Amino acid sequence: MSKLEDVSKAVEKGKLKEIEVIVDEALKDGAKAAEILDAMIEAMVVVGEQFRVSEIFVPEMLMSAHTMKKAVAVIQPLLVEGATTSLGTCVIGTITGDLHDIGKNLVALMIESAGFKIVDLGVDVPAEKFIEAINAHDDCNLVALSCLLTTTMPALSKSVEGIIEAGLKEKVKIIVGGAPITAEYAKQIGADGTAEDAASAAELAKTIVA
Ligand code: B1M
Repeated sequence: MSKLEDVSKAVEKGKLKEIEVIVDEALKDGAKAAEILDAMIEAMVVVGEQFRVSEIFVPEMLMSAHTMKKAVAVIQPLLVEGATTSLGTCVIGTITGDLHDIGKNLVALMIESAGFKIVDLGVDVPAEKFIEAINAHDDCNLVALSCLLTTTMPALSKSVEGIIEAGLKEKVKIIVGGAPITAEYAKQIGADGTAEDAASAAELAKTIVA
């Protein structure tokens, strides 16, 4: 098995204690941080499918998530090399009712390396918190909302609506994303854009505030 496959299997199986060593070994073997990240994202897709067909349950899914978070912390410095922080401030969070944060954290990391300061509100964030944070930061020019559940899509729509109704559309661009979000849906709810993954979200962030 290659070292990247070892990383992938370790995330899939939730090998929390071993993961840091396994990631270190992959790096020493010449794997790039981005390749390690891709291997872990693929593992999470496998985990999601196993959950969907009831081969595993929430505790196993949670172990995989913890394992991936620990691994991301190891490669994080390599992913954000060259960050400059001059494009503005991005307020980011996972929408109310939704506790998924791995994707949101990666999006934050990539937007940070693209040159933004990040104000991360965490998970389960209601519209009022986004509005409060945008108002609290004079140089805030971007808000990024993550949504992983089809059941929380109405909350996403409500938050975007709230931000617009608070008169903040002049101040910030609104980007939304997460597995169930399509470009059509993003447009329909009044967001300025969406992106499929963290790297494209960073590209979008740069172009949208320009
Ligand atoms: Co949950 N979960 N989960 N889960 N979970 C999914 C999302 C699911 C697809 C699994 C499945 O059934 N196959 C399913 C949702 C189904 C649906 O809505 N259609 C699901 C479910 C049902 C649930 C629960 C309801 C399960 C239950 O309790 N019965 C529950 C809900 C809890 C809640 O939020 N209220 C739940 C709980 C959990 C855990 C807590 C156990 C854990 C999350 C832990 C954590 O995040 N700290 C978890 C996990 C790990 C998953 C899967 C397996 C993996 C998610 C992940 O981290 N992926 C997931 C299955 C899957 O995604 N295939 C699943 C890796 C990550 C890098 O990708 O998050 O997609 P992702 O982020 C990507 C893109 O989406 C995009 O870029 C990211 C990086 O490339 N992106 C953006 C994300 N945000 C963006 C924002 C942007 C732009 C792009 O702009 C602002």
